[in-house]
Amino acid sequence: MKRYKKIFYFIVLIVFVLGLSSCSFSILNPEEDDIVDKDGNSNSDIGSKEIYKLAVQSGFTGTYEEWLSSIKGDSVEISIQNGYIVWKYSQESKWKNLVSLESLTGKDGEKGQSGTNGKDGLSAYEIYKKYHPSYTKTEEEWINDLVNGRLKDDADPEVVVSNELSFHFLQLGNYNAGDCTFIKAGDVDILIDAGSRESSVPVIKNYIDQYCTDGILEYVIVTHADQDHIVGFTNQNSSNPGIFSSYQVETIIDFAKTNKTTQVYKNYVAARDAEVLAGAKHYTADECIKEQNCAQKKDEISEDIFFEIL
Ligand SMILES: [Ca+2]
Repeated sequence: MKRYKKIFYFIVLIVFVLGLSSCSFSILNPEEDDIVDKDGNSNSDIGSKEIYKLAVQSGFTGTYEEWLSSIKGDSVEISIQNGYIVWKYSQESKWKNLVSLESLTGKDGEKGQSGTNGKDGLSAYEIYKKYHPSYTKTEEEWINDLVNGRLKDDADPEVVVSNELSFHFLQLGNYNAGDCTFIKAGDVDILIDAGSRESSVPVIKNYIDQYCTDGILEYVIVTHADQDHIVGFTNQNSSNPGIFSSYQVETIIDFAKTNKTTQVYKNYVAARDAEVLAGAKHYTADECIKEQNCAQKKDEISEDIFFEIL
């Protein structure tokens, strides 16, 4: 009796799981709209007979009617309480846990379709270059620098920032000495010197283009006539135009005096004069200090930001 009652509860449980959630019911009380088959059996009769068969398989000996009378009066109610399916005889008040809802898991579903392949990520070399835009060496050279401890942060500019004013001290992507400083003052772009090698030019442009987005350098300041300050301004060849050919420059202020006669210096003068012909103003530092030829010693760059030629 005990064993087939267990099976009975299990069948009730299946019915419950199929859709009769959050309710109490008794399968031994046929509903008024029960369906009756051609032999006169209602669906409740059919369900009870199936349970009877299971009871027989589980050891009950007796007829269907005997089995039915043996369980009459033992109608069972089930419900959900506190994460459990619970049951009790109708006459009882205390609910008993039958099974936890957590333990009711279905079969594994069918395997889903494979997703499309994601985009390839960047290599370590590519990531390094992304964050060190002035580094222009090949991947092989980068690995060599990496294993020999030469990477340091030598491709990083040192950046000093204060509100709308930032100073960027650029390394120029090669081992040759050369100066280059970029100042961003509000919307004003100022470039001071441009390095000693042709290869410095794309490095400078790649970096300052992050900040100089209008293609206009409001000021270019050239501190010396030596090679390590001026080569980047000149045009080396048509595929690598210098700074003066790459940007519209509004004002050029260069060194006060020089006795240079080198070809590098002559190239600089040619490039500078071409920029002046294109509309740039040009003053020497000496003219600014003496405020000659409309030059100014002190100029206002933006609100509260001034520069002064000393
Ligand atoms: Ca600008």
